[in-house]
Amino acid sequence: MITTCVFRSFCSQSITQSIPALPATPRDVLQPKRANYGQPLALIPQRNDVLTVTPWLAPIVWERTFDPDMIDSAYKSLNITIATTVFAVGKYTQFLQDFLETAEKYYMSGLRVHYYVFTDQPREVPRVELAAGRKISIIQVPKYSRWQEISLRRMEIIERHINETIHREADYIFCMDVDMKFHDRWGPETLGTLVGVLHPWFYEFTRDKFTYERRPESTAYIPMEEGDFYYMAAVFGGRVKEVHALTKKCHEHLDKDKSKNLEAIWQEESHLNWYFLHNKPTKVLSPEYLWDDQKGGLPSEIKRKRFSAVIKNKEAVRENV
Ligand code: 4GW
Ligand code: MN
Repeated sequence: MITTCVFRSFCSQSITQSIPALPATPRDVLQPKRANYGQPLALIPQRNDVLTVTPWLAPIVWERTFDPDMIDSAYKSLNITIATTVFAVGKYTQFLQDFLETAEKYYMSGLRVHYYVFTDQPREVPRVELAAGRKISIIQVPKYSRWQEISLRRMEIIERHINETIHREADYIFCMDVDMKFHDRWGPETLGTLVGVLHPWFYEFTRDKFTYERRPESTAYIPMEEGDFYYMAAVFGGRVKEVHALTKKCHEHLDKDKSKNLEAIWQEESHLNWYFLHNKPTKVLSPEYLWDDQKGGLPSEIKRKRFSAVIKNKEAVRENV
């Protein structure tokens, strides 16, 4: 009896001494503050029409796979900042007003958001009223003569800007296209270490139909028999450090291809898909989070359209096609 007691007290002492203090925030799985939520039932799937977890055990976020109130209450007290980058070069400044106004209505409500608007015309950035705890920085970038250059350079510019400021100013980051509008809740259920979004035009297809880069000479090459999903480059995100690694690698690959006079079939989207194949996202967002208004009515598996590409008159917005 006495021996056991001695052993126990010795044991617990050495354990408390050897475990370093864990960081309080942020964690991938949070402690909900509420106790009175609906019970998760082990025999009743939240969804039986879609895949809700990847083979590497990353959640795929669809309506009904999470409890929004629980998620909100868990994140409220964490004091995190979410950087959000958006490029508006040339005529694309016309999309900023709707993007920002609808983001203020639906995107990360109640949380701290820092928008970074990269533009060649700072004076064209509209003044949108921001909720408490939210701010906007405008960063001047050059207007490249080839349009492909604008989207190709995004990786490089985001990489540099994370290095220079964002790493000090935010915990998470989302990088988004500007020709988009929010229509419904986009909350902290989307936060994770590394986050990709399923492309609304490809989620029903098998991998041989994905428009990955298929030339082995390119750094973005993916063979026909490989690939998990086709991710859309209009949104990617995660912890700032992870997204820095992503943009750095994609920038490196873009440069390597360029030195061989190669440009991947879908520019940075091809490189993003290569990156996510080799560095699996820890969370995948369903096409609810990246819809396309050109697809028309919503199929039954899309219960909510949260964020969507607007139909744009390409001749009117694109100057140097
Ligand atoms: C062809 O002439 C162009 S111009 C194709 C893209 C252009 C472009 C893109 C631009 O002139 N200015 C600009 O700021 N962008 C940024 O790149 C903007 O943030 C836009 O959302 C993102 C990707 O281009 P996109 O939305 O036109 O690409 P898709 O149609 O594939 O979503
Ligand atoms: Mn777009």
